Amino acid sequence: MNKPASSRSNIIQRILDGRTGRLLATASAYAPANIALCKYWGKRDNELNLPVTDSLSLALGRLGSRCRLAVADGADAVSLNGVDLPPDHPFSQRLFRFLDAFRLAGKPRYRVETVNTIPTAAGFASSASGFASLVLALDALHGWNLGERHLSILARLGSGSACRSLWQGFVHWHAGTDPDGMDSYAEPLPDAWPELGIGLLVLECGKKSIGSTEAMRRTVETSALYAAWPAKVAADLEALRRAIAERDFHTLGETAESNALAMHATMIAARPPVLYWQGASLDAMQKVWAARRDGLPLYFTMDAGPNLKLLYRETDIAAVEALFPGLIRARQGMEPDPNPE
Ligand code: 2P0
Repeated sequence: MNKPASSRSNIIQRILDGRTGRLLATASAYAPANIALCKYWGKRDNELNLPVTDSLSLALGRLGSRCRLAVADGADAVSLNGVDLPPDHPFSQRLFRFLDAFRLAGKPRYRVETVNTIPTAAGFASSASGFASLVLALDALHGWNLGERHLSILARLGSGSACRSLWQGFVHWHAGTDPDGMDSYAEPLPDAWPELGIGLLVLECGKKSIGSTEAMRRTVETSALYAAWPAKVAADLEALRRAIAERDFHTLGETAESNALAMHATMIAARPPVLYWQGASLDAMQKVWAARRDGLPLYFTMDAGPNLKLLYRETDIAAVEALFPGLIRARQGMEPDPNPE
């Protein structure tokens, strides 16, 4: 299924369509992190990050990434959270490869300064907000003035879930069918639901045992349960879209929790198995289910790591925080840029 290595840069050059714009000295942009309520798990194209199914996410407001981009004289350079990274650092290498695909004749070179307001060390994905903010900053620096659909496609080429990080609120990523992925982009939903709370529960801070890119590949190639995943996604997406439109919290929570557990089931059935859960993850799941039996409407979702994300009504926040002290609350909604220049 994989294409030649040039194909990511071919898509980028097709989108840029010879634009020259006017190059500024610096530009900066913010993008929120996002948590999928219906997950992206499995690619039909590994080079272009084309997914097997649609997915649907909720943005995390002020938890995300700010990217400041400047034209550099010498080589590309990267700093993360105020610390300069060596060029051979995996994060630098991944960024340089992405930037290479944007430039013709090796120019220009960039200094990329990324600051995450989402706790990277706690294992929360920052690649989505990182690549989304980088694409927005590139667009601003070069004055390309690209539309949202193209920006979403470019962010996807950096990291799949980044295509959902260009907006606040609910976002739907359409898987598309085009082999070049020109119909695989995300769009925001018009619905706002400020009473819906989402919070991050830090249980383990260690590095992931296996990255999600590799875990997805292994699941698609070896898990017998993966065959059931597309139908599960189709049903969950429909339920979530309806729950969002009707502000039906129970259906939203139940569907998101079930979708996350089904995703983990596909990877647990891979060979060798992929199991992100730790003892503390199971304890937290049991605690959520016990709270629900006691009448508190509380649900969880989980991604490619041991931590849980809790879904609740903002009116129940006192009870939720009493059970889970240290919860990192994301105030979702159309929030202003947290760090305007
Ligand atoms: C998601 N995850 O929908 C799913 C659920 C993790 C679990 O998107 O290989 O960093 O860069 O496209 O986007 C994490 O995978 O993977 C992810 P790549 P990405 O949020």
